[in-house]
Amino acid sequence: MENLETLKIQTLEQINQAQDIKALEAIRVAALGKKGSLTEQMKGLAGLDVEAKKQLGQQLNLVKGEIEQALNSKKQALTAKELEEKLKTEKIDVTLPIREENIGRIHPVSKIYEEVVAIFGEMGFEVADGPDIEDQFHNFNALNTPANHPARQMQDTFYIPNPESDNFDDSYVVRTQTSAVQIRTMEKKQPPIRIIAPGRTYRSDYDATHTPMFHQVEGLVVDKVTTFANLKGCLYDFVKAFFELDDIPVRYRPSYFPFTEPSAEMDIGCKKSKTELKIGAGNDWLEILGCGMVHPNVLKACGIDPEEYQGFAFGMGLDRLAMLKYGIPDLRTFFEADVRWLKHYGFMPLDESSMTGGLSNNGGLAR
Ligand code: 2NL
Repeated sequence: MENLETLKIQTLEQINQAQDIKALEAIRVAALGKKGSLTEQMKGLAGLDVEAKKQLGQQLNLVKGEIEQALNSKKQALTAKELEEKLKTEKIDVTLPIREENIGRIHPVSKIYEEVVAIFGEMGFEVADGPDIEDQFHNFNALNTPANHPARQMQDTFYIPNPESDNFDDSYVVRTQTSAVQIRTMEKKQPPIRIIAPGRTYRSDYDATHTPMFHQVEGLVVDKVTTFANLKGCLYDFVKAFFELDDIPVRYRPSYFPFTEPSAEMDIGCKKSKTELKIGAGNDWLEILGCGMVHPNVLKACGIDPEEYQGFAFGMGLDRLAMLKYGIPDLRTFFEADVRWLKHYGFMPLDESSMTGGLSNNGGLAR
């Protein structure tokens, strides 16, 4: 009896003193585990007579109940304490600004790409893409550019031999413009079509304003009634959004592309001086893009009836737009992967371009 009372007092005291869940568990095992002190006493009941068994049994059960209750409430208290300590030490301040220096920069061409996609996206254009390596049908023939056309000349185009054919007409090319993407779209789908095709393009050329790999965006709209006026309105809205101006003088000069008829080049008004180029005012003109009404032969080559549908198309160089917008003088530096250059001309990754949230985030231009 005394034994039991002492055991109870000792155990409750131990529980009271326990510093953590692990210590508490050890106390529980020592008292109530398979070989625990209380369990051993309960085993001893078997050898007693009925009356003694009843009496001691009741007492043991009472003690067991008390110990269990003490264990439970101590466990709750310790769990709460441990959580509180964890919360104190694991504090994260979600309002803390990121460490800007270590997150790299967005390349100016990527930035322009994002901006152009945001603007045309807002106008309802979908983004389409396709392979960099094309067959000559999609890169040339379907674009009303037959064999022997000057645009196909060896000096401009990178040809890739076809391992399955010795015939030069079967050789592949790395695409000279992204038009093949539009050709593939028209082959798959009847109008209405409203897509832009941004991506890498390749031509054999190398100086301050030409690199053998460069970037283009082309756009294509085909529908039952698509006019040159629609083309002008669309491109006017584009340049205003792109240069973030309410109004820009524009003019169209007649031009020639095999895949459009009529064809034009679009200029925007600007002021050029020795040190500066100011866009949106002045007596000078700057060529921005080429455009025109899709040639009926192109529609035919894609299985679209030119008697029923017309389309307009345009194309522009993303690298050239980046040079203009950000005043970068030499295109070759775009592809030298010099981190000092990127730090100077690059953009903060978190300043996303959108029509509602600000297009170019000039505040985000890395200093
Ligand atoms: C430029 C001019 C242009 C196109 C690209 C095009 C595509 C199809 C049909 C008709 Cl599928 N046209 N593309 C049209 C006019 C001009 O690009 O100066 N690019 C840098």
